[in-house]
Amino acid sequence: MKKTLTVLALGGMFVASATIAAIPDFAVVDVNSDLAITYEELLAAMPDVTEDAFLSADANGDGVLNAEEYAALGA
Ligand SMILES: [Ca+2]
Ligand SMILES: [Ca+2]
Repeated sequence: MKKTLTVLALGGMFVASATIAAIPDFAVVDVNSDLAITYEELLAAMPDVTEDAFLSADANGDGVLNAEEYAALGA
């Protein structure tokens, strides 16, 4: 019984990390193709992303994510 629960817990962790890693392509999220992703564009593609996660991914603090900063979201 205990072993079954452990296997289920490990399976759940795998699914959770796989979900975080599978972010949409930059070009898909960047709806207006200005090579910058705003928080609004990010929310449209990934409704679960918090503003805190967006701001911490914005490494240079210009309020938008470039391709490199966006990739860091899924790292
Ligand atoms: Ca954009
Ligand atoms: Ca930025």
